[in-house]
Amino acid sequence: SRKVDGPTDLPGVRLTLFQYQTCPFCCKVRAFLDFVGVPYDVVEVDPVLRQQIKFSTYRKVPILLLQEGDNCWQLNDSTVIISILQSYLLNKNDGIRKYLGLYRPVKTKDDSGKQVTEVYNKYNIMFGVSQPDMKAIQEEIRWRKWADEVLVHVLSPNVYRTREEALQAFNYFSEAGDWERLFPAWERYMVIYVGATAMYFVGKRLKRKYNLKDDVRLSFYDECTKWVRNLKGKTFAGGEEPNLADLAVFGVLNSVEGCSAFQDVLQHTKIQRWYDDMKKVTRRSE
Ligand code: GSH
Repeated sequence: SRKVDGPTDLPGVRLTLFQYQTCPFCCKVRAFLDFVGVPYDVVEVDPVLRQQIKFSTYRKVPILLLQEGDNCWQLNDSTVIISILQSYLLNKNDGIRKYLGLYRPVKTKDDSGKQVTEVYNKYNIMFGVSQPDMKAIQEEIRWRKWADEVLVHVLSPNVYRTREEALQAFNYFSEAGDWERLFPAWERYMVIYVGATAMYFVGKRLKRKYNLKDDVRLSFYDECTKWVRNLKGKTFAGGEEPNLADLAVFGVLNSVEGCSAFQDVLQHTKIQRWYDDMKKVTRRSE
């Protein structure tokens, strides 16, 4: 595991993030942790064998383990992780336990009848005694949802648009995730070549599923332009400081930074100024 240091103290609490370095949901969580400045450990999960998350019945990443004394809690889902930590940071004196109990997973069935677990209030932040601006809160929730439900879905069809791009994307993921150091060569090549081919086809399916434009880049540009408009000339959607929507959108985009799709977005939209500013405020000295 790798340690990330930070100036913000979480008294008695230790955080361990199980992740894929270039998964958009994991990037969201890291953007948040880096911005608030808490220290955390990172465990890179092997994308094929996934031994590192054997302990968990929840099979996705990110997973955050939160240790306090002899107790250990497992938080699943990027949005749940961020909302719990943010609520706690706003009301540190209450202790973290109170907030863990306020985001309860509920078992239900999804549209296809499959059993799923959902935290229904996962976008809500507990503000405690502070008097937040309701309009701003609604906007923040709206754009956090948009990052999870709209923006992420333009990524795959774009970064795996052609076979070459798919291969280039996987080579970038391998480099960014430090796979050369972490995983055996046979596995790395298998993930890169099998993954790139599989994701090329997945990208085509998702393009239909989410009704993207025939030229998928145009859908990517459209969404990014919606975000830039939402800034309304401010430094961040949150104003002088980024809010959770800024951090979510940045995390999602940051996950594909090394892909040609993202370079195209920088050229064809006005998102760069905001993106560079987000990069500065989420940077950590490692
Ligand atoms: N709603 C979840 C969140 O926000 O954390 C989605 C997480 C998710 O779908 N993660 C993907 C995953 O772990 C990686 S990008 N998929 C299962 C797998 O890779 O086996």
